Amino acid sequence: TQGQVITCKAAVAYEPNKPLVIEDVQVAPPQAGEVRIKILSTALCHTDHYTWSGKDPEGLFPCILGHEAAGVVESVGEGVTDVQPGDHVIPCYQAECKECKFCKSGKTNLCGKVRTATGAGVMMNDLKSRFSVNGKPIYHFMGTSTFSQYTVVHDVSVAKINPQAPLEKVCLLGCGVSTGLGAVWNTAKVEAGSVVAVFGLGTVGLAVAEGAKAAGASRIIGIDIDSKKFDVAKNFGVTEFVNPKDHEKPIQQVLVDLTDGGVDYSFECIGNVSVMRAALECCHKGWGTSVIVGVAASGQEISTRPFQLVTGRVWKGTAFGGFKSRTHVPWLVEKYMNKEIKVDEYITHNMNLDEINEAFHLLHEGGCLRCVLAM
Ligand code: NAD
Ligand code: AHE
Ligand code: ZN
Repeated sequence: TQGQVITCKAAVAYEPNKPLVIEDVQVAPPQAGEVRIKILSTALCHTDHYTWSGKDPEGLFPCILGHEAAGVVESVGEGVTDVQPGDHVIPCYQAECKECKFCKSGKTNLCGKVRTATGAGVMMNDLKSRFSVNGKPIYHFMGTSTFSQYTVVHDVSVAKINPQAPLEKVCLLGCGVSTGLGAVWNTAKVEAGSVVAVFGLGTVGLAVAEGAKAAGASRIIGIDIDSKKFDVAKNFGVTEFVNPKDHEKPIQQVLVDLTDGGVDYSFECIGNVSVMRAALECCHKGWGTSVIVGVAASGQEISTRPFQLVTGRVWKGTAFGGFKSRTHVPWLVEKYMNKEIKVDEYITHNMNLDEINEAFHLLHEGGCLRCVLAM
């Protein structure tokens, strides 16, 4: 297949909120600096649902969504030296070129090399897509497009992993689990003994809880409007639960009262700007830090009284939990192989690619943490 167009199945999003269509898609060979990957497993993340819903200002249609996956390199373009056909890999929506201003700064995991192209749904070389259906181009998504049996990505977006790792599990390290752990370890740097609040107990929020437990947090308070999440959350380290629906007072006040003045760290893992405000305002005066992990819709803005910051609260955000993708994804896979982090426990459903619309529905209805699709 090397050097040839591959025709395979992919789930195409033609329009916002319309069911994805399983199509025969043509996938062009990788050009210089590109890698074509046979995707074997992909999970669905809430961000896929968000872009599909039309609320993402970067959302382009028609496109192939998906960014939490694992597979095997099928072929590589000219000049690609870090991976070769047969390597087991995780595609990474946050690239790591190790050469740009961002990568060299030592201050961030963001990479500038291909971000403009990935945001425009195309590849850097020619600003075109490698996907088409009957000659009509289909946009890439987040530089990954994993809802396809084959995808083409930039070489700076490929993490080579231990070939012994089960791809149908470690695909989750391509986004949700890594993001939650990293938000705690890299972005907030939670210390032992800290009091932590986690807003939203989906996969990202539960991974925050897991990371906080590993960091030695003394209390991990989980907040969700869906009480069904509480039972399972205990297994991830959540020690107390609050359902905002059970309280008349604003949720930030409930938390301040519960914690003698506020929490040391809070994490918003929903994408709701009023919850982001509450997450900041439930932080302790003088030092409490709130990390925004959730992705909010186009047009949404955050607000609070500046006095909240003047009096020492800190507002931060995180992308992919601050992990440098090509460096840290293989490291996270090793941690999983050594049973130091959970992954299997987040997988509540397994389905096939052609059941993707049902999987999307489940994720949104809250009946599922992660659904892994076999391709
Ligand atoms: P999810 O849908 O599985 O989980 C969200 C949880 O929030 C659900 O349990 C839901 O019941 C709860 N919730 C909804 N509204 C609430 C409210 N008002 N108060 C309390 N709880 C509420 O989603 P997920 O896949 O875990 O992703 C969570 C968020 O993180 C999404 O916004 C996603 O786009 C974002 N995300 C960001 C990054 C990043 O790098 N920053 C990475 C992955 C995901
Ligand atoms: N396109 C969206 C932004 C989406 C967003 O913030 N994405 C996160 C990852 S979510 C993964 O589930 C991220 O890493 N952002 C940094 C980046 O470079 O995109 C919008 O609202 O414009
Ligand atoms: Zn994601």
